[in-house]
Amino acid sequence: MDAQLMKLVVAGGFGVGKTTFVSTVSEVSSLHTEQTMTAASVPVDSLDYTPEKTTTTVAIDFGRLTLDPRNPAAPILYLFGTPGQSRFKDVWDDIVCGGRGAVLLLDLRRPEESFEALDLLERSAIPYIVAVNDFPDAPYVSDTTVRRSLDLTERTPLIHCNARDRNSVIDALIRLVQHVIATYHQDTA
Ligand SMILES: Nc1nc2c(ncn2[C@@H]2O[C@H](COP(=O)(O)OP(=O)(O)OP(=O)(O)O)[C@@H](O)[C@H]2O)c(=O)[nH]1
Ligand SMILES: [Mg+2]
Repeated sequence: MDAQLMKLVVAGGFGVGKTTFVSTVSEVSSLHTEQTMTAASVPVDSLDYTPEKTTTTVAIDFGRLTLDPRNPAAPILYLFGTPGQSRFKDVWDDIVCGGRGAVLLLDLRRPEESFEALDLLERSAIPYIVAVNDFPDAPYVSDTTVRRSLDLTERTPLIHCNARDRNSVIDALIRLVQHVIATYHQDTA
């Protein structure tokens, strides 16, 4: 049996960790379209929460992960990260086209950064999960409150991950693949 190729999208607001998520897990050298942030972006792109950040994605992140390399039939995931800022939204439709599922990353220190990406995902009508990227200094917010503030349906999985930890990112992707498969079966039942 041939391996299944699955295109997945990594979405979320500015600086939530999309590029980190893709590069942490990719088994090939991941491709990124990072540009150094200049003084011109200071008034619009707050670096208060991510002081180490010096670049931003202007078009796409790309990476690949074979979920189980010992199993030739296991899915091969192609990961496409989106830019976080709305001024780069024009590439959104191209990135999402053909996507089987998406993970929406959320930073609980500023969840509103991901609202626009959530809207775009809803409009794209692809199955998605929400993954809180647990930054160490993020406030505690219960999952019930997160669900309520994003208006998530009960069917939408909400998980926590650490975009810097490979096993954590793999767990998030397994959860996403399970959700994609479950949604497919619901829709074709
Ligand atoms: N502590 C911690 N820092 C993280 C984590 N994920 C990302 N970072 C840091 O947060 C900053 C932003 O990460 P990026 O991966 O560039 O975020 P992005 O969502 O791709 O940003 P844009 O493309 O500009 O929207 C970087 O300095 C990362 O090192 C995490 O899980 N924990
Ligand atoms: Mg990025």
